[in-house]
Amino acid sequence: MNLFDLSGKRALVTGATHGLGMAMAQALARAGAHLLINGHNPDKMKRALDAYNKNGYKADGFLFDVTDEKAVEQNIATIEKEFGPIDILINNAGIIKRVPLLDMSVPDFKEVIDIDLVAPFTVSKHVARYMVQRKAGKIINICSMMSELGRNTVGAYAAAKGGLKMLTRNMATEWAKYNIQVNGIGPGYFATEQTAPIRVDGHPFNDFIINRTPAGRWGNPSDLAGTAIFLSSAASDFVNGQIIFVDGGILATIGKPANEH
Ligand code: GCO
Repeated sequence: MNLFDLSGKRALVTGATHGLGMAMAQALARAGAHLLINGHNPDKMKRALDAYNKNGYKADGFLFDVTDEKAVEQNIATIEKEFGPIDILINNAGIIKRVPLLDMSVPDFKEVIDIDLVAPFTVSKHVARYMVQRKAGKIINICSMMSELGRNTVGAYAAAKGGLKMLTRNMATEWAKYNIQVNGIGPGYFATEQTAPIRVDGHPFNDFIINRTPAGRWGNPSDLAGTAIFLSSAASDFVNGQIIFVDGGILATIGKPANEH
């Protein structure tokens, strides 16, 4: 038996039209899963589905806003009825606003919390209802370095991602008895669209991250593949409420002076 085989499983991945969501969805598809891709931009969705299909992955798209509970509920009901049970949910959709707290408006702060923290609750709640009946399911919440660390300008994001870590533990606490494993992945610093503004050549943050990461580089989205498959598969059936940090070692160390190699 292959513990990591996902053949015949259906995986709903939010925000999977690009970035880390897309990389994790592709990994699950390579392990055999049928992808249910959520996004909110029709053009991005079209391009994403073309890319998934070109690679031979089985993927269907669902355009809905993860912060709209009615839309979430309806889309999940449609998927369950017309496509089959959702075996795996990855709560990946998220945004960041880099604004110092003193300058941040309350509506901006709330928007980040709504998308990065409230939406994973909303989507999980509606998917878990079906998983509870089946006594089987995998939920993965995409956390962050900012679930553990602070950084100038990302206060709202850090508050949401710190909250998501605790929401993960609480979901695990309430749902483990239904054979639903809820865990998190905490990506370190990855080369994606979201980090593009702080990765540009000559940006001090670029050197800072490379120096701060024991592995000495930014993560490639494909670095998440193994952990995403592990937490989606039978290999993790007694793993509950863990956040696995895939960070090249950042959280293991205090870092080192800029000129030390
Ligand atoms: C930043 C980054 C981070 C991340 C990431 C780290 O500005 O510090 O964008 O917040 O994107 O989640 O794990």
